[in-house]
This record gives sequence, structure tokens and C-alpha cells, in this order.
Amino acid sequence: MGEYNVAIVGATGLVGQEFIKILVQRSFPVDSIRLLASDRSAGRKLMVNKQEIEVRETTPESFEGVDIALFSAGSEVSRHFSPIAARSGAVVVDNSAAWRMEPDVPLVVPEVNPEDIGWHKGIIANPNCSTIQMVVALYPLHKVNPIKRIVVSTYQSVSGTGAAAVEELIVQSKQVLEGQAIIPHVYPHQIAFNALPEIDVFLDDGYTKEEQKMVEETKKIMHASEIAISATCVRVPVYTAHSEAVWVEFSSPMMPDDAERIFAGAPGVKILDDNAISLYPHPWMAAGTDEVFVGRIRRDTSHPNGLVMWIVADNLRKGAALNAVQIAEEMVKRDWIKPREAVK
Ligand code: NAP
Ligand code: 12T
Repeated sequence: MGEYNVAIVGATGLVGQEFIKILVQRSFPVDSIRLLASDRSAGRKLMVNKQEIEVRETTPESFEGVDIALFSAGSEVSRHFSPIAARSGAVVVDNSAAWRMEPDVPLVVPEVNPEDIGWHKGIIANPNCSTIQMVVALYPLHKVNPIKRIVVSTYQSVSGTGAAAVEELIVQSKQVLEGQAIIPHVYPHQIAFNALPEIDVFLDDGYTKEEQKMVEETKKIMHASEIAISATCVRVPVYTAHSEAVWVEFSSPMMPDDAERIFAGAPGVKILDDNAISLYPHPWMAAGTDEVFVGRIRRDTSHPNGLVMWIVADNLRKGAALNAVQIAEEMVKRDWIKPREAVK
């Protein structure tokens, strides 16, 4: 195992900042780190492991000598720069929606389909935050008792949209409490003290793109195109961590006790479920953690093979940066990536 030249595209963003923290926290074998963003941030200095590193503008030359490029600067930047990075010899792990459904791009959650990393052609896609936490919890159950249908409602935090949305929630919350008028900028309506059933754009079939991503990405990651899935994605005034109420229909009955036994041995999953002491996961406790938390596990009274549960995870960590770093770790562990000559 060597040490790698790592580039972070979108280093000044919410996900980019988590990338930096997680690489340090998990002692990823970094030789050099290159912080990239737009020209607006060029020259800014960011701390990496107590060292100041200057942010540079992302250009086609940014990827020379880079082994691993972690992208989180939106789909447009990914569409333009990830092929350039891949041609320069870097393996790209991309957080945007740009490449996820391309047939020759693996879409990977290491707890579910790490072997798909093996057939990448330079770009590996990181799934949508809401999809990641759902498949980490459901895949171990699916392996034991194949899932036939999933109905999911999400309660998604504003940090999923980026730094500007977090700021909008703070400003609007103050304005509401002070009785001032509110003019929405990031979302179509006020988000403070509200709930909006619109995440990403609306599609012709009445669903949103976020809802479509949950359906299609889940099938691709779990290699289970036969599962019927329907989602409603809702934005709630929470800073960090997404929650999901999930109704699952299995091929045969799955008792809550059986599910708990499976979860107890499932990688990345932690059960928090004791109604007597109001123990269940919630966004405030999940923010800043790495696990996918599951609680409120109970039978679905509407179906003999049904189970209902509540799934919560930090959308910036397991939903974005952590999952991407785990993909990079998996490549290192399996010896699927070799460091090139150190280039500073
Ligand atoms: P953010 O806080 O708004 O940060 C956006 C980042 O992108 C900033 O670093 C920004 O740099 C950079 N950027 C913008 N335009 C650029 C350009 N032309 N060239 C290079 N860099 C550019 O957003 P975020 O929450 O970190 O999310 C960023 C992206 O990650 C999202 O758009 C999404 O695609 C993806 N994401 C994925 C998930 C997931 O579900 N896996 C979750 C959250 C986010 P400046 O500071 O210079 O503007
Ligand atoms: N619109 O990576 O607004 O596809 O919370 C992630 C988060 C898209 C994505 C959000 C989004 C993605 C959001």
C-alpha cells in the first residue's frame, strides 16, 4: 500500500469540507492533497490536518499527477471535468448525479456492492444521499428474504442542497421569530417552520428527480431491477441528517425480531429501538456520525409480509463524503489502485 495524490473538487463546499475531515479522521494514505473549487475561491486557504493549503481554481491541468479525484461541485462541473481527470489517469469518485445511471459507470455503496468498483473505466459514481442510507439498511434484509416492494417517505435536511440553503434556514428562522417578511431564494417557498414536498426538479410523471433517483439508483446498486419502489421526498427545516419512513414488502413474512438479528450483524448499521425510553434515531443525534441508524421497527399492519422502519443518517457523511472515501479505501484494500510518482 502506497500513498496517493488526492484532489478534492468543491473543497470549499459542505461536502468538500467533510471530505477533508474524513480523510484525516480515517488516516487515508495521502501523499499530497490538492484543494480545488471555482475561481471565486482561488487563493483562499483551508486547514488540512493543521496545515494550511491554498485552494486553486479547477482547470484541465488540475489533475496532472492526481491518483484519486473526489468530486462534489455539482453535476455541471462533474460532467465537464471528470472525463478530463480520468484521462489524466486519476480515478474519479463523483458525488453528483451526472454519471450515476450510465451503464459503464459503477454506482457503489461499499456495504452493498463493493465488487462493482472492479469494472470502472475511470469514473465511479457515489449514489444520492437518500438512496445510500436506505440500501445500507435494506440490503442485508433483502439477501435473506428478497424484497418485492418499497414505499418510502423522506424528511431531508437543508445541508443536502449546500451551504446557501443552510444559511437560508438560519436567516428565515430569525425572520419568522421576529415577525419579519420572508423572501425565499434557494427553495420555492419558505423552509423555516415548514415542509416542502419538492426536492430537485419535477418530471413529467409527477414525481421529482430526487424521487426518481431513489427508485433507479436502489435497483442499480442492489442489482434488483424487479423491486417495485415509490418515493415521496420532503425537505424539512433540519440542518443535517436525512430521515426516512420505509414500508418494505418481503417475499415471505419478516418479523421485527428477525430484522433486528440481521441488522445486528450488518456493516454500517446501528439499531436504536426501545420505545419504553423513547429510543429511536433522529437527525440531531445522527449529525456528525458515520452509522446508518434504524429504529421504530414494526410489522406493517397493511400487509402480512410487510415491515416498517425509520432510517436516519448524516447526509454529508454516509450520504456523501464518507461513502466516497470508503469507495477509495476499498480500491486501496483490494489493490485496485496504485499510486503514481509523487507530484506536488
Ligand atoms: P456547496 O456547499 O454549495 O458547495 C459547492 C462547491 O462546488 C463549492 O466548493 C464550490 O466552490 C464548488 N463549485 C461551484 N462551481 C464550481 C466550478 N465551476 N468549478 C469548480 N468548483 C465549483 O454544495 P455541497 O453541499 O458541498 O454539494 C456539492 C455537490 O455535491 C452537489 O451539487 C451535489 O452534486 C453533490 N452532493 C451529493 C450528495 C449525495 O447525495 N451524494 C449530497 C450532497 C451534495 P466555490 O466555493 O468556489 O463556489
Ligand atoms: N437536489 O446528489 O437538494 O443528486 O438535497 C443531492 C442532494 C441532489 C444529488 C438536495 C439534490 C443531490 C440534493
